[in-house]
Amino acid sequence: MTIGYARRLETNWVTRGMVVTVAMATMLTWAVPAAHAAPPDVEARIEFVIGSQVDHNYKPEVPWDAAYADAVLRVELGAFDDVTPPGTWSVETWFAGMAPNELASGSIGALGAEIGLTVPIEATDYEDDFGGGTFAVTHYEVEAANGAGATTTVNVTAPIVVVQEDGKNARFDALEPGTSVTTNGRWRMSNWNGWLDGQTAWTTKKGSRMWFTATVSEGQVIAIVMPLAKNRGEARIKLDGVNQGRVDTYVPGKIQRRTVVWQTPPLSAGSHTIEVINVATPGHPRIDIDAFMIAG
Ligand SMILES: [Ca+2]
Repeated sequence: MTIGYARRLETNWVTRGMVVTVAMATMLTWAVPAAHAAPPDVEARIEFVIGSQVDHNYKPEVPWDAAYADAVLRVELGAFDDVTPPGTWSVETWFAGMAPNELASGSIGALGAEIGLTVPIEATDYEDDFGGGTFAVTHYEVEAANGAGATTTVNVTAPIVVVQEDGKNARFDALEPGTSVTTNGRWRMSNWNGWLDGQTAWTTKKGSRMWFTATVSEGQVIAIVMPLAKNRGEARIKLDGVNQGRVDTYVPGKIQRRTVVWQTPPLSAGSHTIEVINVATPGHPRIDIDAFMIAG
């Protein structure tokens, strides 16, 4: 920049206004080392925490509460490269019509480090169904700054969609648009207020399977919610026809209801299908499917 300035002066190309512009640019270059002038490269996404339990407050006489549940998610921050100490980060929950709430924040001391951070978040799965009212979380805002003051802000869409084992959104007691649940084999329904929306689909038959298909946006994840118990067994999981291994819903001792047992990696935009196949573990062949959740 300085070289250009000098050359232009020699050749008398420069008007007064152009000189001012060049001088300002040169001053900025001196104040901030070029290697750290760029804002942090931030990737942020939401995913569920495997093993966490979806909370709910089921009261059959109050349909509103029956549809109200909490799930634990996390925002994962990554790629804090080119950080000039002290770098900082924060995650805020943004509500419709309310002041944002800071969930977590911190600092990054390493120069040039690439850091992954996990921020625990408790989110309410049906918030997007409250009509955009004051309880609706619209998005999470992730902000990171390097020591040179360059800031990057990333917004992550908040609402979770919970689709029951019968394909319905409990809030509306209607099929969830853009999704479908199909089965083969022998499945039955269990009705109990410990389940999400008071019901699971269960089977003990080997090879019985359930497919959940959903159309998602880029980067969204889909999770499976099942109860864990000492009389439950293993299931095989496929994603778009590709084997993903097994989940084991056996736990000794007390039943652990409404557990996030598995989730997809961040998906590409479009339609994706999860397949749950009963292994029929000897001695405890039963599996229950309580719900599927979409987030991100
Ligand atoms: Ca359910």
